[in-house]
Amino acid sequence: MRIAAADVVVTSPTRNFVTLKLTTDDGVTGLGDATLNGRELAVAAYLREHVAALLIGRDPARIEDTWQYLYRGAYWRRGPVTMAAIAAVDMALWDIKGKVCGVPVYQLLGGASREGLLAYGHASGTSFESLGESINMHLEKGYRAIRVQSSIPGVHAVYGVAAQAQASGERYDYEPAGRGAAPAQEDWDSAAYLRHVPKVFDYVRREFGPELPLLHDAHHRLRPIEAAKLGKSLEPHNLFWLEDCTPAESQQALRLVRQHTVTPLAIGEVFNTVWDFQQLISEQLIDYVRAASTHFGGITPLRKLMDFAAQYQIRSGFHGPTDVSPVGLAAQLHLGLAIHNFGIQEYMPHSEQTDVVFRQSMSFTDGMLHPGETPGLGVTLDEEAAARYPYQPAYLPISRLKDGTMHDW
Ligand code: EZ4
Ligand code: CO
Repeated sequence: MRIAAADVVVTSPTRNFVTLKLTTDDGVTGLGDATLNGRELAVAAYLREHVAALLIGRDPARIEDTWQYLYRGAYWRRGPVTMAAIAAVDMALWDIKGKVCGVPVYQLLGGASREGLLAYGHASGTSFESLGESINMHLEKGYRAIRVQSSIPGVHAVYGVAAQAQASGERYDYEPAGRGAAPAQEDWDSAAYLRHVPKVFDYVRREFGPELPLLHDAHHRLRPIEAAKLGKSLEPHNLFWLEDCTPAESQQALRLVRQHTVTPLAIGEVFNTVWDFQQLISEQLIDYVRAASTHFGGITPLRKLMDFAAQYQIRSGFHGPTDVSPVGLAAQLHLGLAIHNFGIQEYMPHSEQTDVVFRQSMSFTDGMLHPGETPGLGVTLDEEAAARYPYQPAYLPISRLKDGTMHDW
């Protein structure tokens, strides 16, 4: 069996997705997610101009060798564009192997280690009251773990807070990337944030009790000493995790945070390779790995990362926003079901339009995700529906301090 065609499909059913479709000479197809939010066409071009032709005629069964061929063969290593492109090829090859063998991909990865994957949903509010409503809505839908984000008095627009009409709707598809020719601007004030967040969790624990697993995302906004302070101030509220408390490109920065707080830490949604995690894992500076299969080179390297993390009792918390397509989500559901050190899976339901373009075998029941039993990844792409939604420029916002200084986003 040989790879006969490699096609890149760009579609925008409420948001942009880049999908690689491989077809074998026997007519078996495999899908891979190559979506890089706000830089989608760079990955589409990488695949179309530099990868597609190299795949034609290759044996689709050789997943590891193809991964190494694209990673080592390019000479230029790492980086989000390269690794998203390689991820798409890797996922599509696992999809093909599953279909050829007649089994869901998780069976190829060692079989199920659990019955389903604990998922967390995104609650947010512009006031305590609306936050409470949003949490209640999620509990009614069955979520058993909740990420809590809140507006900050004095800060005009804040990461992770959905407009109320969306937050209370059946599907809110909160999407920080706004459509348009340039990024929207948000503002930021770390001091105001550090004063307010403990009050938010005071309120949530008072209303919802001590048992509900709660998560929070600081979205790379804090300096290490501020992150340490936040972790310490949230200790009475017993968070499941504090996410991206400080940018971690400088991995040793986490030593300072870790010395001051026992609030569990999750990091890495913007990371691409094991090298970004090497110190974080080997020094046990984090508790959860946030990598996404789509931005980490696919299932093959993410599985190796999780085996490395397992030696340090570090668990998975794979990134699952709506900019990870249903194909990328499926890839990490299969992996999460199979690995021993699964922790939790982020889950934001895709929009109805997205669910028409991508048909999924996965299920969400009583707060638990399952990839389903369809051979391969369990996702099909309706190319006619995809063609009805052409690419539209969209950018993640930028963030500035009151004096105009650019801040981390
Ligand atoms: O900002 O997916 O935890 N989730 C997040 C996301 C990211 C977007 C970036 O594309 O931080 O909302
Ligand atoms: Co995040």
